[in-house]
Amino acid sequence: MSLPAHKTALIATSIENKILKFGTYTLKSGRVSPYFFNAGGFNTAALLSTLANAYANTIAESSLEFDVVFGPAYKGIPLASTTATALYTLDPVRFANIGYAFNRKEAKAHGEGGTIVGADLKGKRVLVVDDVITAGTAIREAMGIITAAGGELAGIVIALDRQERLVEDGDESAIQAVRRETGVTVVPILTLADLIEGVEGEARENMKEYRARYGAKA
Ligand code: OMP
Repeated sequence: MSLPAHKTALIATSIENKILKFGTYTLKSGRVSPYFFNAGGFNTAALLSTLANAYANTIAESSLEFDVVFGPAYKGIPLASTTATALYTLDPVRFANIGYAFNRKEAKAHGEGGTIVGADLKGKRVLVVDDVITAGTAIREAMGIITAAGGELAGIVIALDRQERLVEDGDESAIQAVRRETGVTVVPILTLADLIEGVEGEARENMKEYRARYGAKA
């Protein structure tokens, strides 16, 4: 089984630009990983455009139906805005009226007030775009923000699903738990399995070892 060309290209671009790095990294969860994916590294016009197109193509090919693209602060803000733009470029008819929004980390008491900037989420089907899901802490926070604003979670698209076991003695990943608990569709652009298939040499062996230690059951 070989990876589709767009995945191979995205992995190559990520390695070339040190967005996907190999070494020793302590994650938010405390686990020590032989790889790290830093979506903030898509930091030039060309790289950001590549990433936005990857989100837009993944969304367009999915069966996700939504009214607003939402990016959780801070890293999700450029993701939501550039993905909305890329969706429009991809299909101006289908995506013309899609809104985009993000949250403030601190509520603003003056001016327009509130914590949501951009499209109103009330009564809307909201698609979250985020970077990486490991233990699911960040995504659960985003889900709470959407619910509090009166929105309905329509789906989640992320750049990378690390496919890690949520707890030491369990089989389930964070994404599997979110799917089970909420029924929501979660679509990753890349998974750990894709990285293992698309990377060669020692880095690949280290990721396989890490998966054997922390990987969720498929
Ligand atoms: P959870 O909140 O545990 O799901 O971790 C997701 C967050 O971890 C991301 O939003 C990042 O801030 C960070 N992260 C990465 O960006 N890349 C990785 O490869 C791994 C992590 C991580 O710390 O788990």
